[in-house]
Amino acid sequence: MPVTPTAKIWMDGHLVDWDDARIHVLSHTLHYGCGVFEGIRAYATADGPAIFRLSDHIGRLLRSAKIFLLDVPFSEEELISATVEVVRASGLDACYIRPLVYLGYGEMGLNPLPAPVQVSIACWPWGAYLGEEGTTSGVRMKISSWQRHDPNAMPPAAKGTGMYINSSMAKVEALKAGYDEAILLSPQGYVSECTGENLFVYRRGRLMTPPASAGALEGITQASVAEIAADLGEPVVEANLLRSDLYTADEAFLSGTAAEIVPISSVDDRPIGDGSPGPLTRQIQRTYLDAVHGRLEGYKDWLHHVR
Ligand code: PPE
Repeated sequence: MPVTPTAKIWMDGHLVDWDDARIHVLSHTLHYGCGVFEGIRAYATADGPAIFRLSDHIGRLLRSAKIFLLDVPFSEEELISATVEVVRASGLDACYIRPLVYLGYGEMGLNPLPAPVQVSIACWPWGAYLGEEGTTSGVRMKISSWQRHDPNAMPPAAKGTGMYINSSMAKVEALKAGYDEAILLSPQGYVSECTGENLFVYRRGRLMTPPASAGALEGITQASVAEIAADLGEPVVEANLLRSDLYTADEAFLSGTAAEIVPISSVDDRPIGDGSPGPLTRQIQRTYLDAVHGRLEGYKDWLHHVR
């Protein structure tokens, strides 16, 4: 998906012009993939742009960094105000925000510890991640031949840059086979998540999502869905799911910052329900979109206003 430039990118404490946000080709992370990142969205609200669950995202960024022993030279508060600064400088009402912690220039070799830890935060306008059609009618999913990371090969709780090769391989496989998105299974054969989204299944009256122990990222949208669903009287249960639970689900949807809430219309060509988004999926999707746009009083503490 093409990126539209905005005014400024925050780099190591300063706002620089978009075209000047450059790094050296011998930057450590470019070679070995040891970096961590976040994806955050800001939404237009009646009180101006608001960043959704900003401190939760910065908290996860710092936890990801801790897992890889990356010593981030900025505090949580500094990263929160830097993110607000970038969004404000963009002049946009709504955007996608990408904080990145990476290892810069000066050291090569597999030991990352001596390399300088650097931080950038960029934002740009980003539309429906899986397409408008997918958001309204649902997406066609394929179970990938690629497995999710074994937790002792790559830590699924970390949002690590290099870890996304796994997601990209699954994504390409699904697209080339004519599907919209992939579902990955854990090495134990349980449903884990999608390439950049968590997954929910509604089956025989239970709304379920795979646990972190099945290799899923602890999604912030997933946690938001859990709160919304509980408020709607459908508490979410964390459960190990088999691929047959997907094939026989009454409803299924995926959740993520970029994707938001997207109904699943089929898995490996088995229609979910009658193949169109189910009532619970629609209700959760509508409530989520109302919440992020500040239209629901009960969820306003999720919003960090920019002005
Ligand atoms: N699992 C994975 C593997 C993942 O990358 C994401 C976010 C999620 C689950 C959902 O997490 P959360 O955003 O906290 O609800 N994926 C980001 C990457 C998108 C990209 O293409 O880059 C995102 O949605 O921002």
